[in-house]
Amino acid sequence: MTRNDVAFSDVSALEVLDSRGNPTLQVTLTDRDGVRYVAGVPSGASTGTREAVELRDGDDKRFGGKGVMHAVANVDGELADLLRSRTWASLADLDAAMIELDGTPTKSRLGANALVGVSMAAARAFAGGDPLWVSLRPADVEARLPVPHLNVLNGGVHAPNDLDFQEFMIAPVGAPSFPEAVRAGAAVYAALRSLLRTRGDATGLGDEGGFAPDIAQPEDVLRLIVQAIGDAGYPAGASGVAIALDPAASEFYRDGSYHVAGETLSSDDMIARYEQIAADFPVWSLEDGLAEGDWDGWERLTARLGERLQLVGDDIFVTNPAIITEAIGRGVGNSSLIKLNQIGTVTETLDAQRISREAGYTQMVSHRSGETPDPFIADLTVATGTGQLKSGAPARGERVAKYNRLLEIAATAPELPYGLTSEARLR
Ligand code: 2PG
Ligand code: MG
Repeated sequence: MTRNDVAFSDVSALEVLDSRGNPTLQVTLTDRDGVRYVAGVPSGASTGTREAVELRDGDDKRFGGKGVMHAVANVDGELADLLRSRTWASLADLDAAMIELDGTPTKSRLGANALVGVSMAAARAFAGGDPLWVSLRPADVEARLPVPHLNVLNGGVHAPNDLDFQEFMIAPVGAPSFPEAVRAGAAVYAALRSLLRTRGDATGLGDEGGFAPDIAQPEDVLRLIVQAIGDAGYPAGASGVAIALDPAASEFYRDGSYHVAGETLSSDDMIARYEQIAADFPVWSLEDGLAEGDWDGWERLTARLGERLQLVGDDIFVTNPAIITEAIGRGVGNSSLIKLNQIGTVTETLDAQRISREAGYTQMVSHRSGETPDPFIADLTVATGTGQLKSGAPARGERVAKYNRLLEIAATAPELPYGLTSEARLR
């Protein structure tokens, strides 16, 4: 049963490596009964400028300045003192106290990487004997298994190739169950590998486990993926496997223009290009199609394509309840990407999700390009009924840890519905 009286006897962090070989934190909490709760902190590469601050040491002699020993010391010191100082009635109570102790709007003093690790581990402590997805579920939400959005081809800052668009995901929206969706995803991934080999393209992997061939034009990649879906024996589109894009446009936006495969494009050129892509390919979702600072462009994008596409805000929303509220007011996007470390506590993440839900915005829970084997987001997506999760390719341990945790949940809770929510119906 979810607990309402947790007391901690020990709080500590360790500097460990993430999936890219960069340092990150592993946080361990021990409660008064001697039970340990562990969490691994994810880390992004294509980050939004308004994300909560990830505290890095900046000491060039260690990990090129990326060490996290200060954040570790903050967990072992101030945060440990706080957590051990009293009994906690709820995770919201504990998260609020950490935010107050940090005292900055962006968690820059103690570090969002320190806070989020403690918050995630504490969420496990509050779950008591319940599965995390059961204890995290808000009372008014129906738990649901998500459509996995598997990133099968990587570009942008996640791969050293010529491709400017960052992520090409396959989404088995037509699968009858989560296990069947994973099977479809793995089959398409294997078919894509064969296709690339046959063409003589490189089949090395990017940061999120997708292939990273040197193909510059997004449309050429889309053609290959549609072929791979067919080769694997599935219909491309709503009845089988659809496609989702995350161009991560902030990364190729410079001097007021978008730079794609050697072309210089305006916001309206980009919108027209996406409109054509949506007409030519079974693309159902577009994340960060425009840059985080291009709010006017986003308004026009939403007005023009919001009925046709799910328009997901990542760099622009940064899981921030205040920014999402502003976006809803301005008619920007129709869906929120949800990343715990962008905002820095589980409680604020759940707030961002509630605000999105109440406005009719859909949600996709997301990994980061730098990950640990911690499958926390698998439980989070089920608990909050988002119906969508992205965790990279069906390859690489830190990516499949999330899909495998969902397979476990599907097996232990066969009554859970699978698939997109009614708000996210394919347009
Ligand atoms: C994104 C993420 C995860 P990063 O842009 O959506 O795929 O990448 O963690 O590098 O910000
Ligand atoms: Mg993104």
